[in-house]
Formats: sequence, C-alpha cells, structure tokens
Amino acid sequence: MISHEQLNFFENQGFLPLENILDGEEKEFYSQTYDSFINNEFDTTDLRSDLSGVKDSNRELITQIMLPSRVYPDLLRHPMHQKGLEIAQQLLGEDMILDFDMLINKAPKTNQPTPWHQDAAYWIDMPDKRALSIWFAIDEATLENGCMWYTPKSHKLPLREHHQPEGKGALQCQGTEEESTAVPLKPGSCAIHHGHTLHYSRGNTTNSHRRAFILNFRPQRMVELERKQGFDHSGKRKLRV
Ligand SMILES: O=C(O)CCC(=O)C(=O)O
Repeated sequence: MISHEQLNFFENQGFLPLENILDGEEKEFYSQTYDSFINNEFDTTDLRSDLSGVKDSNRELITQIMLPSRVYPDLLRHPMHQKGLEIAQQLLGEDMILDFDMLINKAPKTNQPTPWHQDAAYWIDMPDKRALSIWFAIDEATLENGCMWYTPKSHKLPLREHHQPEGKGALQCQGTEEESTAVPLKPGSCAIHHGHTLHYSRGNTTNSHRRAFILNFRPQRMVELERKQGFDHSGKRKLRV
C-alpha cells in the first residue's frame, strides 16, 4: 500500500497524504456512522467535549469525541481501522497497534482554528517515541473548512513548549503557516503525521461540517506501558471500566 518514496517522504517530512483509501460504500458507512455519533445516537458521556474551549451554551464549535471504537466496537472490523493498521505497520513497524481513535468535527460557520500543537505534548513520556496519527477526511477538507497544516521536519526537532490557555481549551504552542504545508483532502483520503509533527487547522468558515475520523497507533509495548499507568486517552487519567 505504501511505496518506497512515500515511506521516505514520511520519514523526512513527518507527514504524508494518501489518496482514495476508502471506496464509495465505505465512505457512506462512515458518513452515516459519524452523524450517529454527532447526533448522540451513541452514549458518549464523558468522551465528548468542545475542543475550542469556548463556552457557548447553544452549540459546540469543535466537537471532539474520544474512543468511538470503544463505544461501537464493530468499527474495528471495518476498513478504516483495518487499512489504518496496515499503513501504520508499513510506516513504523510490525509492532504498531491502535492506541486510540477520535472524531473531530468543525461545525458550519464556527471559524475556530485548532491551535498549533504536537500530539506528543499531550502524552506521557514514552521510551519508544514511534507514534503516528491517520486523519481521514469524511467531508472534503479544504483551506476554507479547516484542512490540516503540517510543519515539515518538525518531528526531528525537540518538542516546542506547550501551554494551556487560561480557563479551558487545547494545549498549544507557537507555529506558523509560513513554515508549514496545507493538505486539502477528498473524502475517503487521509493524511498521516508523526506524533512529534507540529500541526494545526484553520476554522471552518463554510456552510457545511468538516468531519474528520482520526486513528492513532504506537508500539504494542508502549500501549501496554500507558495502560499500566492508567492512561487510555479517554480524557481521564484512570482506566474506564
Ligand atoms: O482536526 C483537527 O482540526 C485537528 C486534528 C489534530 O490535531 C490531530 O489529529 O492530532
């Protein structure tokens, strides 16, 4: 699935777009399933929050739902998780497994950027730093609705200093579009980034949703280490039962 050139590009740049991973029927399945999550047809108590940190009692600006495949385990048997695992193993090694998944939706006309950050800043320190994220576009991702931007080679540099804004909101650091590359995507295509790659997305200024389904992979032994320390990406330190 991954060519030698793509592997080199990922290793050197810290990100990699891949086109047409899901076919028409698969895209339809994920679109419908995604809407079921957004419309609260699944119980996502304690797993759903507004990543923007903005207190708007009428609506969420950036909806984040953690661990959809824990809520609906059938997802693990569907192509996104299966193909995602193959991609992760080809890029970073046979011992890669799914660590967690999440949904991030930017609602229409909400215009809230996802701040610059590196995912590793969110995680406990790992002796084996291999990790990658696969960001699947459910809708077409454009500059106007908040496609991803990546800072090439940033995964090779020390983590930037991150801070949490006062009140609530996502952990963030300094970054610029000038040093970065935008990655617009068609539905069913994906963009992969290393756990240390600096990234961000603009706000959604369009009349439609910008839905992304995201899978994160790391070595099996590191996932076991995380779980032993009570860290399962549910947003709570303790493992949920
Ligand atoms: O979807 C977004 O806007 C941000 C996604 C992100 O930060 C991630 O997948 O690590």
